[in-house]
Amino acid sequence: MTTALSSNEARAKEYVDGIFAQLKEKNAHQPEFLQAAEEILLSLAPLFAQHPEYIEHNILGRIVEPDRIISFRVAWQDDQNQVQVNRGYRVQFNNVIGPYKGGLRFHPTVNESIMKFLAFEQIFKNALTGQPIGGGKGGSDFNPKGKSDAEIMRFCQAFMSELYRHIGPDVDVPAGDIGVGAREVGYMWGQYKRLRGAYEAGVLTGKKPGYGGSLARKEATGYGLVYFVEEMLHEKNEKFLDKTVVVSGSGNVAIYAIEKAQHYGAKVVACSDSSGYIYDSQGIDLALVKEIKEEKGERIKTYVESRPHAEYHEGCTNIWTIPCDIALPCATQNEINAESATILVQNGAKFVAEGANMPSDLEAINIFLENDVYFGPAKAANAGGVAVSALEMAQNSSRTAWSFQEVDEKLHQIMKDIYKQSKDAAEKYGVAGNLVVGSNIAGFVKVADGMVAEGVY
Ligand code: NDP
Ligand code: 2IT
Repeated sequence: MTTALSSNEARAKEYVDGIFAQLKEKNAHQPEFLQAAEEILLSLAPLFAQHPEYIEHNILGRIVEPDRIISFRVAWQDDQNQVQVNRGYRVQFNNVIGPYKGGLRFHPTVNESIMKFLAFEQIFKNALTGQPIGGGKGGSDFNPKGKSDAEIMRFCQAFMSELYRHIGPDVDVPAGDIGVGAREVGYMWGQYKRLRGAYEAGVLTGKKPGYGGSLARKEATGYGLVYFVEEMLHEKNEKFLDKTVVVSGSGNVAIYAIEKAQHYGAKVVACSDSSGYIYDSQGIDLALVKEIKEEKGERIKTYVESRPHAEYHEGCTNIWTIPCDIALPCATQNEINAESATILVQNGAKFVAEGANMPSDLEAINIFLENDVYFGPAKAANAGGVAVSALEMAQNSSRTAWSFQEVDEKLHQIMKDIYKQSKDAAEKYGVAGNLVVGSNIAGFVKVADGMVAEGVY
């Protein structure tokens, strides 16, 4: 028995190592994609040891290759009538469980590696939600900072002039991500509708409520993150009440994570943007942060003008030197490295959960796991946003609109289910408490079973 299991384990390891070696060779110039793939692939060896049928079907060899990658020119005119050119992307990675689904990111750092890492993660995240959505992601290297509203509109229209032919409510359903919120989704939706000549509301999610958007979509990722952490705390007989929390970022995810954590009685003492961070020992004034970020579109450093006792520090990495019980990275990928993780551990942090996608690098994750920090990985912890996007699609299909409370209750239940699936899978495969392995396996199994059923293609 022991020998048979060991030979299965050896075969599983050899299979995973072989696929990862090929992936590295083919994608040597895509570090973010390789990083996301490595985390997932290494988690799967215990699954393949118990289920060699996934090896027979070469599921891993197939799933790491996107269905297709679309890359296109986006030409638009700025306010000085100069013609500007950006690159647009849509990575349609896997549609076994439902139409491709995932956000659009507008940020100057966007490239094919970042698009692929996000789309790959999205496959398993979306599977975890239990909703019928496949995995995709898109965006552009367009920089929205400093652009006028008219420039944003013209860019969004130009972007959709090509993207529209690749998407549809039953094909591929984009939404927001960094640099893309309800305003941008509105401009893209208008252009899609004009080009198609039909009111296909379910083609984009994150629309404003009133013309097809779901109530609670804006809040969903941040609230969902806090609901997930609530389950993690519960596991350790803890509560949010009076815990000190550090949240990075001050965008959509960060703001609503702060709101819900404060609602549960936590003291959130810091948040940031890409220029620096603020520390408010009395607790963040969220109304002020919303005014600065959502209404005025200003930098977070202006916070200290209204709250002079608070501190502003240039640069974002040192936010992780602030002592806290719970750390919620909600800005961007690789914002926590080994050094920051070590400091968090030394300062006594006991819970880390990822609102952003891949904010902790692989070394940082290992430091958390080895030091008894309970760690909630992105694809489980931040799945609330896309889950409510799927609820928006359901409302659009049935031409109805649910109340805020209805959507919020469904979101809460979905986050509890994701936590349970991740925890149970970790236990089943011999790594109790490791939600990285648990969420990767739980998400992968759903997609893999669908791929087996659909046959080879
Ligand atoms: P926003 O554009 O609303 O906010 C992004 C925030 O992160 C801003 O405060 C921004 O600062 C900061 N930020 C962006 N890039 C960097 C950087 N390179 N270094 C430091 N800070 C940076 O985006 P979201 O809040 O929507 O997204 C945040 C994260 O959450 C991303 O990783 C995204 O993929 C993930 N996510 C988003 C979901 C959603 O529903 N929106 C769902 C699940 C995950 P600045 O203003 O200076 O650029
Ligand atoms: O990373 C993510 O899950 C998102 N940006 C949300 C995607 C969506 O389709 O709502």
